[in-house]
Amino acid sequence: MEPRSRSLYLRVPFLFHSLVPSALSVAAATAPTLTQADQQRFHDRLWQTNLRGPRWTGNDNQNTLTSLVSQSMQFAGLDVQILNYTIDRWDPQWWSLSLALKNGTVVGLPTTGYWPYSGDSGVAGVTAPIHDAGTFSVSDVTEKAVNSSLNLQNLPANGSVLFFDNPSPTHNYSLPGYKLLGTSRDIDAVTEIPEIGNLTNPHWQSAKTLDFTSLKTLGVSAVIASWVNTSDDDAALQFLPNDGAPGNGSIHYDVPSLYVGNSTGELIRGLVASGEVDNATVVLNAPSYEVSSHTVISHLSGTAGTNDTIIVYTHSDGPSIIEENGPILLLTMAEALVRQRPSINIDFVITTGHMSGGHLNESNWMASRPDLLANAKAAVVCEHFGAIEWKDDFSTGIPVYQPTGRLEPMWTMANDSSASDFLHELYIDAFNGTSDSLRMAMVSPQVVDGTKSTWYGAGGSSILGYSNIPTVGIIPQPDYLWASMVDGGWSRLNISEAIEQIHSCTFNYYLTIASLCFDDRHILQGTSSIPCS
Ligand SMILES: *[C@@H]1O[C@H](CO)[C@@H](O)[C@H](O)[C@H]1NC(C)=O
Ligand SMILES: *[C@@H]1O[C@H](CO)[C@@H](O)[C@H](O)[C@H]1NC(C)=O
Ligand SMILES: *[C@@H]1O[C@H](CO)[C@@H](O)[C@H](O)[C@H]1NC(C)=O
Ligand SMILES: *[C@@H]1O[C@H](CO)[C@@H](O)[C@H](O)[C@H]1NC(C)=O
Ligand SMILES: *[C@@H]1O[C@H](CO)[C@@H](O)[C@H](O)[C@H]1NC(C)=O
Ligand SMILES: *[C@@H]1O[C@H](CO)[C@@H](O)[C@H](O)[C@H]1NC(C)=O
Ligand SMILES: *[C@@H]1O[C@H](CO)[C@@H](O)[C@H](O)[C@H]1NC(C)=O
Ligand SMILES: *[C@@H]1O[C@H](CO)[C@@H](O)[C@H](O)[C@H]1NC(C)=O
Ligand SMILES: *[C@@H]1O[C@H](CO)[C@@H](O)[C@H](O)[C@H]1NC(C)=O
Ligand SMILES: *[C@@H]1O[C@H](CO)[C@@H](O)[C@H](O)[C@H]1NC(C)=O
Ligand SMILES: *[C@@H]1O[C@H](CO)[C@@H](O)[C@H](O)[C@H]1NC(C)=O
Ligand SMILES: CC(=O)N[C@H]1CO[C@H](CO)[C@@H](O)[C@@H]1O
Repeated sequence: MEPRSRSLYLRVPFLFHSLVPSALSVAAATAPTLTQADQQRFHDRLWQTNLRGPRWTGNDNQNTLTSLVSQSMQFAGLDVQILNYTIDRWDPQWWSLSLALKNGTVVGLPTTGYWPYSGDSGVAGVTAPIHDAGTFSVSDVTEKAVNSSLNLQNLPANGSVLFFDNPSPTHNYSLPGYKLLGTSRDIDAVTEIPEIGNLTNPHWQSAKTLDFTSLKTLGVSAVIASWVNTSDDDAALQFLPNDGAPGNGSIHYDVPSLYVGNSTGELIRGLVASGEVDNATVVLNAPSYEVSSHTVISHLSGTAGTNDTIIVYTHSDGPSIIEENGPILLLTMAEALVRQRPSINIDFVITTGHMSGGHLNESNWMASRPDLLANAKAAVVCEHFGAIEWKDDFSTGIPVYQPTGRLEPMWTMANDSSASDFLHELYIDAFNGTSDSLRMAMVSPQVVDGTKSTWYGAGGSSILGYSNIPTVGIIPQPDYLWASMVDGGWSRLNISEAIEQIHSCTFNYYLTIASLCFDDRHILQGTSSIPCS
């Protein structure tokens, strides 16, 4: 779609009609647009980045991406700082599963992947009898996994491979834990974005943790977890849960663990129940070694010459060209904004550590650069643009993973405070005139029974989200977000959609904030939402 270049007319709260009778509409500077050359280069960079393989935290491909982006930010004229870290990287290389039956047959079984950070068996693997521990359960109330349902009684005395079902929680953004603040073009969320009531996603597996240390003391030497109610294709190579052993990553759990699909799980359960299995061999060759990884901070000076800033934030590590297209999005935005500088400054922050299992804190930049938060009048988190929706289709009774024919909803997390309300309204307005296919729902985590619901997104974004800086976290959450895919996710990427997203909710929104800060600062000071200097 051809980007719009038009003035933005703001909904000015009733209160201000009397204060600024002539300012019912605020003409923002015309938002920049990506030229054909920008769009071609955007495509080329995404394609070539994808070609180099996944960007796991601290691997060569992530370091290549952050290096190219930081060089290009500098070339575009931004001030660039690089924060350097070293971590121990866990590198899963080969994994496989076999059962030795009592009748002498060895059966090789397909896996869907590994449990990240669970251990390193070496190429020989770990062999022990299987104990069927039943299933994890999922609490209807908290939507979280509960491990007390696992049967850890009567484990084999000389060690075991633990087997269990691993159901995935779902999320319901229509429950009181979340408040719907608005949708793109005021579309009806219940009919147009039905996912809002039952957001299924393998990625909620991250809500599940297993105490490998206590399992080890019970003699458990390996784990086989079986997906439940998820197709093998959807389950394939999900890097979940993202929860490593405590510490900096130099010490890992010592319980190598694999996932199998539901049909393989059923086969294992049947063979164990009929007493046919002597033992299982779990191979997960996954050494660890020290690597470096970098966070890139780029500053674009606005024309007003003040310290007032918008933080635009993303992460640079991940398995697919959807999960971490943020660095290329931010670079593309920066290059267009250099040509048409806004009055306000923009700090582009591209962090590392998102996929590190908690071993590298992705909000470390906040401690290194407290001035960034101090100057911020607003924050925007940009991730996962251009995502095509794929879901398991249950219409035949068994899940079949396929495209739904729609784009993934653009879930936007926002903080809910009177100070933020006005900016959130401007964000929603920035979608006026967008394509029908672009389905945005802005939801705000609420406090229920004293507990604040989770702000999903890159870790640092939840800190921004719970701060008093008006923050929007744009985070579509497709099923394949944390999955390695043979094509790197290229077939799930809709580039023209990503371009429309850049034009609407980022450019329009930044420019409206800048315009309000400097061209019509009385309105903003009146709302006390972002008193710009
Ligand atoms: C967006 O649409 C809404 C509802 O139609 C309208 O109230 C608002 O003024 C529009 N905003 C912009 C910026 O065009
Ligand atoms: C950080 O790493 C970059 C890239 O490897 C390097 O150019 C730079 O000198 C390092 N900075 C510091 C302070 O070590
Ligand atoms: C991680 O911690 C261990 C133990 O404290 C230490 O020996 C190692 O140098 C640390 N590694 C990194 C990358 O900081
Ligand atoms: C061993 O048992 C498996 C599973 O029941 C069976 O498929 C296989 O044919 C048996 N092999 C022999 C040699 O009996
Ligand atoms: C456990 O190991 C001990 C020592 O290796 C052995 O004597 C015993 O038979 C084993 N028990 C079982 C149930 O395999
Ligand atoms: C999600 O919550 C809403 C509001 O309570 C409810 O109407 C809807 O049925 C729930 N969805 C599911 C799948 O339970
Ligand atoms: C089960 O969960 C509880 C609470 O989250 C935790 O303390 C315990 O260690 C877990 N047990 C296992 C075996 O993972
Ligand atoms: C399986 O998932 C589908 C779609 O998310 C859901 O409607 C159904 O209730 C689930 N079934 C079970 C047994 O969990
Ligand atoms: C396979 O899925 C079914 C239905 O979702 C579930 O009842 C069963 O426990 C699962 N089996 C395993 C081994 O996970
Ligand atoms: C596993 O079972 C096979 C088949 O019964 C047996 O030959 C082998 O010794 C067992 N390995 C271990 C480590 O128990
Ligand atoms: C702007 O930032 C600079 C450097 O951090 C600081 O010295 C100055 O006081 C700030 N100006 C205002 C108006 O806050
Ligand atoms: C019960 C319910 O809300 N079902 C909805 C779950 O989400 C899908 C879309 O992913 C809708 O089609 C269902 O109606």
